[in-house]
Parts: sequence; structure tokens; C-alpha cells
Amino acid sequence: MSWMPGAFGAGRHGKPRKADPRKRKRPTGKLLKADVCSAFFYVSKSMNDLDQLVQDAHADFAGAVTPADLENAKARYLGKAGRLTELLKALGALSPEQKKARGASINAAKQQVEAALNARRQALADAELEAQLKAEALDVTLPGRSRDVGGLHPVSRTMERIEQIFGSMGFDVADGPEIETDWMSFTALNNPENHPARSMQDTFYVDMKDGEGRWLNLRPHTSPMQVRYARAHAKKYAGMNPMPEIRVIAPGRTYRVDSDATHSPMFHQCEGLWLGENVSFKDLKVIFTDFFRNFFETDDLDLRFRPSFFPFTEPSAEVDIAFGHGPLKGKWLEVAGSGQVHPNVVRNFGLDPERYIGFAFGMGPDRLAMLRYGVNDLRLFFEGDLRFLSQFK
Ligand code: 2NL
Repeated sequence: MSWMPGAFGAGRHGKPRKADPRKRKRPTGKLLKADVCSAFFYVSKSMNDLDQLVQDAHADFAGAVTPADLENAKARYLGKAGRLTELLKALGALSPEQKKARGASINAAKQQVEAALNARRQALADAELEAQLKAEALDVTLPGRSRDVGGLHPVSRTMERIEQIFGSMGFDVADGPEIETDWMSFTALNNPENHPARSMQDTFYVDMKDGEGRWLNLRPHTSPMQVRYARAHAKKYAGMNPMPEIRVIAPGRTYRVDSDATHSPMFHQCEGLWLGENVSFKDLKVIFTDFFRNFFETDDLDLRFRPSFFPFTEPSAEVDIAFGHGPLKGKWLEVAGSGQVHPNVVRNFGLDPERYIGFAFGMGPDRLAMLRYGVNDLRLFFEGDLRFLSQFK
């Protein structure tokens, strides 16, 4: 700065005087001595005042820690009632000469205030950006987040495997409704009216009735689908002599009122049906032996058929398998039910039981999955625990 505080003004000339309003109002003419003195006084006073003002502004701006603080501080100098604004307003009362000198000084001070303001603004913005960059800092040395590859549920894998093997033996795969009529679930399959499978203890019923006025049920096994398939097949080839054989499996969800370590209220089933003019138990044995050896990927596996009873087959047999090696070596495991389709059932397919004969079977993919993967609790399949499920990929 070219002027020094105290070089002119109050220190030298005593108490500052207010300008005489009468003198200021007087039209301009020659400069009087008094005018010159008062002009000096104004210049010196304004330099000190303005110097102080600029200093204050510097201190004020430096004290502002947020942009809002700074805007408030700015208002105190440059706002409507700010110190500089007030000084500029006061110019109106001065003579042109005084105005010129005073105005120039005020403007110089204003420029300094504005420069200080801008510098502080920039400093605050820089600090804010710095803080933001610090807060959002990325640690580029962290390992990336990898996306895990999912896998099919073990039961789905088993179902697909069953479909693939039977498919390779010429079986069609059929899928159908899980809410069934009483006729499809029970009557068509030769279940007597009072059969326990129909009872509320075994079957889930839906609060809705079919055309016969009977409660609909949640499919208790996949045979209804086979009945639907066989009836559609019989209808489709009604004019053909002989009708092409029926060879189908029906995998899917089934329901039963039951729940413990080996029973779940929802479970899976896969039933099969092979019907023609000359299909026998021998064919069933061949198909089953082939299927299980294929499924467990070993020829070191024996099958046995134990006489049993099902309303829809006669004769009927349970199928057991035994591995010749491994942890289950020599142990007979029940894996399926089977039998020659009962004549009443063939009739309900819309076919002549004197002409068409064959076998049917049913097996549980959940149980086959347990055996294949060595799982000892059926419920693990239906709990959705990733620690268990992620082991199947
Ligand atoms: C079992 C028993 C079996 C069938 C299911 C069947 C289907 C029709 C006609 C005759 Cl359409 N039978 N299915 C036959 C014998 C046994 O399942 O223990 N399943 C796990």
C-alpha cells in the first residue's frame, strides 16, 4: 500500500470533523482553502478507514470456515447495508471533487475486499474438494468383488438326469397341473372310495370343488399326469390300429401331509408308464436295471423286486437296489414302486385292458439325490441354505 496508517488524518488533524452540509450543497466553483483542507481530511480519513475496512474484511473472511459463513461475511461489506455500500451511499453528499477522490479510494478498497473474498472462496472450495476426495478415496489395492457362478439345485440336477436317461430310452416327458380333481388323483387309479390316501390326514385339499362337486386336491403323486397323458394319447390315436405304445415319465412336485427328516410336505416324484400290446415285467426289469446303473454310474449294482401292493397295479413290486462297493455296500435300499397296470386303470385311460398291457412305476428324485450325493436329511434340500446348496455346482 502506498499510504501508511496515520500518515494523514485523525492523528494529525485531531478529531475528524463531519463535512459541512452547506458547503457540500454549494454549486461548484473555485476551490476554497477550506475545501482543499477538507478534501485532504477526507482522503486521509478514508485511507485509514478503508485500510481498516480492508483489514477487517481479510480477518472476517479468514474466519469464515464454511461457504455460508463467507457469504454472511461478504454481506457485511458488500451487501445492501454493508460497510462499503454505506460508504458509497455517503458519496452522494460530497462535492464532485471530493466524490472523485473518495470514490476512487472506496473502489480501490472494494477491489481489495473482492479479491480477498474470491481468494477465500477459492480456498474454501479447494478445502471442500480436498475433503471430498479424501472421504471418497478408493483403495485401488483392494481385491475386486467377484460374481459367483450359481448352480442348479441338487434335486433339479437329479430330475434332469432322470429325464435324460429315460429320454434316451424313448420315454416322453410330461408335465401337468399341481391342483387336481379327485377323479384324476384317486378314482382313475383304482383307489376305492374309502382308501386312506383320500383322507385329510394324507392329502392336502384346496377350498374349491370340481365338476363332480368333490374337493380339489394338491397332486398327491404324479400319476394324474400319466392318466391325462394316456387318455390324450388314446384319443389322439383312436383310429390307429395298433395304437403306438405309450412311453412316458411324469416328473414333478407332489404334496402329502407329512414332515420329518425323511418326509417333506412337498416332495418330488417321477412316475413312468409303458403300455403296449406286448409289454411285460421283463421289460420293466430291463429298463430299471439300465436306469439305476446309468443313474449311479456303476454296473456294480444289483436290483431285486419284492412283491407289494398298490391299488393301481397288479401284480405290484417294490424295487430295491444294492451297491457292490462304497459306504452302502451290500445294503438293500428301497428306491421305487412298480407293477403291471391294473385293468381298471387301463380302462380309465380309455383303452381295452384285454389288448393293452404294460407297467408303471414311481420313484422319488429327492431320495435318489440323497443317495447320489450322500445327503442324510431330506429337509436340507428345501431350506435354501447356501452353505449346503453351494456345494452343488
Ligand atoms: C411309489 C409307488 C408307483 C405307479 C407309481 C402308476 C401310474 C399309473 C398307473 C399305474 Cl398312471 N401306476 N404309478 C405305479 C406303481 C408304483 O409308485 O412307491 N412311488 C414312490
